[in-house]
Amino acid sequence: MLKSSMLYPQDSVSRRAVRLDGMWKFQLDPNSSGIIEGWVDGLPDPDRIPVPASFCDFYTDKETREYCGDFWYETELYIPEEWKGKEIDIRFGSVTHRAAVYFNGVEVTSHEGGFLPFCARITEIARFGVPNRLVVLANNELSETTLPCGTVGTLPSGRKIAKPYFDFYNYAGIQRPVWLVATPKESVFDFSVAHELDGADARVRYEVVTNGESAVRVEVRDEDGVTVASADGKRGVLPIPNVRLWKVLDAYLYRFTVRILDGETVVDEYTQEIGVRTVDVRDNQILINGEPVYLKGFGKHEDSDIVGRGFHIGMMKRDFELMKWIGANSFRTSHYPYSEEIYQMADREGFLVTDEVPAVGMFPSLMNFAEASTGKDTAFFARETAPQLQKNHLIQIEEMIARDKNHACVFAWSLLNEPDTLDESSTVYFEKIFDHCRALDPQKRPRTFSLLMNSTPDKCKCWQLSDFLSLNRYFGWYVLGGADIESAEIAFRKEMDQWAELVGDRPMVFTEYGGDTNGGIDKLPSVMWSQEYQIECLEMCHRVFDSYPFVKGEQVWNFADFQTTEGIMRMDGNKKGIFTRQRQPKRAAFYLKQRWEALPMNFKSE
Ligand code: EVA
Repeated sequence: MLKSSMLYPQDSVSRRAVRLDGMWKFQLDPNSSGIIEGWVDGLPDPDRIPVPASFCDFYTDKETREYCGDFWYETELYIPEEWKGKEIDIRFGSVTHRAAVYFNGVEVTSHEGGFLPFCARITEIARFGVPNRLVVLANNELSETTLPCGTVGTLPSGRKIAKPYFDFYNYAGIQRPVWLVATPKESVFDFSVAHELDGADARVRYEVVTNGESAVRVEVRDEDGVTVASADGKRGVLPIPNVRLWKVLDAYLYRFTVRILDGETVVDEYTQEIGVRTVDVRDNQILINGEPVYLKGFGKHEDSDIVGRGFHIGMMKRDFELMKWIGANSFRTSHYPYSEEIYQMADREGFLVTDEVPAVGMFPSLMNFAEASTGKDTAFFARETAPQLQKNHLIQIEEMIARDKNHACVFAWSLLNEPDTLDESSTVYFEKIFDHCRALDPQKRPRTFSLLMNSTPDKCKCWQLSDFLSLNRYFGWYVLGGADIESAEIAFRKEMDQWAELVGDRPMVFTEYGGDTNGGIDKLPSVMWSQEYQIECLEMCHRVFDSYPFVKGEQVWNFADFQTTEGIMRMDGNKKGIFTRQRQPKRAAFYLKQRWEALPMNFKSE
């Protein structure tokens, strides 16, 4: 059961939401002495940094950028007198990777996991007419029981450093918006919708959770504000005659309003946009509203200059413009749930989103994608850390589904990225994860996970659990790159022939493929890292995809270059972007645009 409501903050007749973003006090606590020294009552020697943002890339010294351990934030806020009698919360979009929150010196909540929201209820200790002190103790250490997985190293100087089991930089901080929220005592806690189509009509099955017994009424309005359906009660079915469906790249959003009523008086009102659409996987096809869709798009990251993983509204806009320009229709939120604002935009733009829980690094190596091809066998889920890891994994799936379940854009859940799948213990671990997801999702969307290169058809013990298969494959890059690309294609086809024997009626989507490319290097003839080679590598993969009818999607790794942990395989970050980190096209972007604009939405099902 969730500790607090996951509903996105909003103003309504009964609610108020105020952003607390801005310059906050900030201080590192390498000895974890802040609690004993009373920092909950105010930081002794703070710097000031922006919220939301990762703290790392503001600084010019390595120690601060690479800092690993406890760190603190503080701000001051006023609470309006008119809010007396309401419930008051501080809502964090996320704090990476964990946080404890102190309000006026009192611990009000703590939260594990860096990519999902949580609230701190402060009603009882809020002061009116005087400043209130909000202090957050955060921590960015990784372990094998937390998501994502990694470990902490110690340098000879005693300094801790992050050792992620994944390549993206371990950005941390208050990376998403923070809100001060007022809700009525009796309020809407949660709601869900699920859709069925019947000819030209739809039925929207709904369920509302409140914390009281007063009557509930729901209403659906169209984009012109006309009420098209309404119903009384906490659960029921809303018939929408002549429905305008949410379609891929042709979104239509109704406004779904829940009201708690005391007679005719509105006690609470909450409104969210919903798209009416169905999702099915059948006969090697991914079907939206019964119509086959071929996925074109990317695995992405929340990553940009200076603010790191911090939510940046301008960057979000630019990314969607680029995705529309290039002819994409989908993306995966590799490797964690993204900021909520991004799903709202995907709903509006009609993009399909595979929503991924931060289950990455479940293979103990930073370079898992390279070591995988060596056949290294690790039995990650047989370790004594697995039960605790699974507990966290299940909670984060619950939080992710609670947060994102009503988004039309979310058509599938990705429950792991490149885990170990070679040992029997994986199957046991996975089954619980997949069952939990199915039980929690009111729309019973397809579940998948991205298969590491060593999860081959003959060795992988878990692919059967996926409703559609997702493969990460680096033929032509980590495997047989450069002058060997001809052999890469042969090896790729050999693996695909084996899959063809196995997949039955399941579709397959490529969730990663591509190669590192320096946006500044042009070479004739091509060499690895040149822009020309990136195109050749993609072309080779596409030739392979196009020869297998059950391949129903291609999501290139990655949308843009992104920052990583330092290493000999990374030149100031991962350069597999089709766009640079500054969101300008590499040559491959023009090639992809040409291909994707030519592929019909129902490619291979025409
Ligand atoms: C890569 N390969 O090597 C990517 C990683 C990614 O960035 C993977 O899933 O297999 C991972 O996170 O470029």
